[in-house]
Amino acid sequence: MMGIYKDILQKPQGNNKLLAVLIDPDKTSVDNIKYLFKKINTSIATHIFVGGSEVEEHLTEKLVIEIKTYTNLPVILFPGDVSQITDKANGILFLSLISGRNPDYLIGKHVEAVSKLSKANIEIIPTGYILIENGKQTSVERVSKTQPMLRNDFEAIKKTAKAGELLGMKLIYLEAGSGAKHAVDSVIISEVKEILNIPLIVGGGIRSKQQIESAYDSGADIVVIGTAFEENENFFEELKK
Ligand code: 1GP
Repeated sequence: MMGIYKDILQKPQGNNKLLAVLIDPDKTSVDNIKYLFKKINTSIATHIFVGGSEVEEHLTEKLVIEIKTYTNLPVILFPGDVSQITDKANGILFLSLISGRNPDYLIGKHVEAVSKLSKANIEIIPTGYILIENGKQTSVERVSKTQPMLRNDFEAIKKTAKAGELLGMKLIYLEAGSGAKHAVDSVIISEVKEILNIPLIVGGGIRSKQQIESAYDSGADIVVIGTAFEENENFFEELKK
């Protein structure tokens, strides 16, 4: 299944809202996938992201295989580490943590990933990943040993996003962090969207339909939901097609 990025750019007519469900292999059991996807498949979800900051080796591949048994939605890796790369997925967000200054997450891990990616027939989507402070430390911060950007430093956030685009990245991901206390502010979303010519993903701490709508209204092309679903499997009842 190639063409994931093309579909994001074109967005199906009449549906300009893309919703990714983030499944963290560290928090989701393979045995639960069938049940979870009964709910996800009848919801407005359009993409499945799979990944986490700290995931045991081989867990991701098992989970991806199981997920693909129960859905036709594109399954896209959102890896916290090279060990999470598997050719069983349809695509991968090839993430550069451009809010940070740790060379491992700007180029080091990418070099390590090359031999796995060269053999895998999956769509690689270069993505500039920007972590924004949310009121508590996130696992991305801890694992990557980088500082998030200050929430009120709009100029720096905008310049960072634009620099990502100018470097050739195909998507920008504004991230407040999993389970964030404060989701990314709608003013930041709209100001970043205004200067970008590539699609914008927004995630972290989004827990209600109202917050999802507000992110779309501000300019998010894809909204990511992880924790809200992990904590309440009925959350997707509210998001029925
Ligand atoms: C985390 O943006 C994703 O990387 C989703 O965040 O778990 O808070 O929904 P939540």
